[in-house]
Amino acid sequence: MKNLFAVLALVLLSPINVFARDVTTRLAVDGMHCPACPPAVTKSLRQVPGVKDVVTSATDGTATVVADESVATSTLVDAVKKAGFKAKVTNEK
Ligand SMILES: [Cu+2]
Repeated sequence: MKNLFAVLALVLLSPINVFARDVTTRLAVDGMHCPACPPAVTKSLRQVPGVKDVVTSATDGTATVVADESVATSTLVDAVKKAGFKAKVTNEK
C-alpha cells in the first residue's frame, strides 16, 4: 500500500505530465537538397519545447515529429522556417 502511494506521489509531482498525449506530425519540407539539410531541420525542431522525437529525410523531403499534443503544428512549421526551409503539415492531428 505504501508503495502505491509513493508511485502516485511521483506521478502527481512529476514535472512531465504522464497523461499528456503524444502526437505525430508529418511535415513536407521544401529545399532539403544536401545531406547537411536534415540535421539543421532536426536541430531546430528539437529545440521546440514538447518535441520528443524528430526524423528527417532529405530523400523524401519530410520531417516526422513526435511531440506533446500541446505543441501547435504552426510552431513546428515556424521551427523549420527558422532553419531556412519551407514546411507544410501533411497530416492532421
Ligand atoms: Cu543542404
